[in-house]
Amino acid sequence: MKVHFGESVMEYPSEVFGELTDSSSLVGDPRALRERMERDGYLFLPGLIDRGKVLAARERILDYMAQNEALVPGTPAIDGVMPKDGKTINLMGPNPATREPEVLQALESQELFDFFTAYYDEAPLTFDYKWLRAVGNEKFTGSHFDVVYMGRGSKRVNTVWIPLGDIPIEHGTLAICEGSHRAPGFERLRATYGRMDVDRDNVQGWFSENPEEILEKFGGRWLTTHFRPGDVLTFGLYTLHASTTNTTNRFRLSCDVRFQPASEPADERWIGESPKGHYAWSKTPGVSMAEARERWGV
Ligand SMILES: O=C(O)CCC(=O)C(=O)O
Repeated sequence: MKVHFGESVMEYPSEVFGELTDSSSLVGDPRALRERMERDGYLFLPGLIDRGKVLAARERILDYMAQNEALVPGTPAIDGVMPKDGKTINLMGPNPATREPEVLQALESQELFDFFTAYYDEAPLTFDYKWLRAVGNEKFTGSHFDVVYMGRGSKRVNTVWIPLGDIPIEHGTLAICEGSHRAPGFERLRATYGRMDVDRDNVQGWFSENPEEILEKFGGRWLTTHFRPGDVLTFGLYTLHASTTNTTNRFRLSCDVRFQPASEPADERWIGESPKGHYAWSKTPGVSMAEARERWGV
């Protein structure tokens, strides 16, 4: 099938756009999980979180969206139907929806704490800030490393992408660029863009909106899947990722949360009762990615 993926339309499945590897059989074997992460740059863990918890979180968030008139009146809130030309509703960080007990039951679930305790072989912490997203029609996320947004503390931060519902590829799924965390072809990208900090440098965060361009310039292949409630996709700060475009008339609900070893310093922008978040980025006219790329020669 043809998939809208940012500025590209790509055939899926194909040699350059395939299926994520299911690593759920390795849960319980932390050494194997760490080796797989080192090899692939991600772990896809179907059914890690209790499905009921994820669906309860979904229901609560969509109720909140319905109360805030973000959904088409008269449609079941649970379907998340968005109005024509609907705007993207901001649910991130301090939004009350991220503090609801049913929502935190999923985002800070015991399953995630147990998983990362074993994976790090020590106590984990999770950032208080939650990147809860209701992604609207024609919206997508461009290719980026998370280090440019949250690289001031531990370099062992793991992003955990949690689909809050059934998310087929045309609904806007997260995609990983396999090998981007260590393949030699990405070395220059890691040494330039990968050293940026959006609050210090005030440069646009996404490296590219064109996933095919990434493959042509650096190599690798894109991987995604049809996600189901309870699935988890986790990866490190230097794994390039992006999302396919939501071409449906329903909001794509998902949340990205972060874990790291509790003994290591945490990026203070994302910690505490009301995390300060990005305090400088985009507050004044910044540098375009095109300009920065020219400077870096990538
Ligand atoms: O959900 C998305 O569209 C983007 C998520 C993301 O970039 C992340 O999890 O770091």
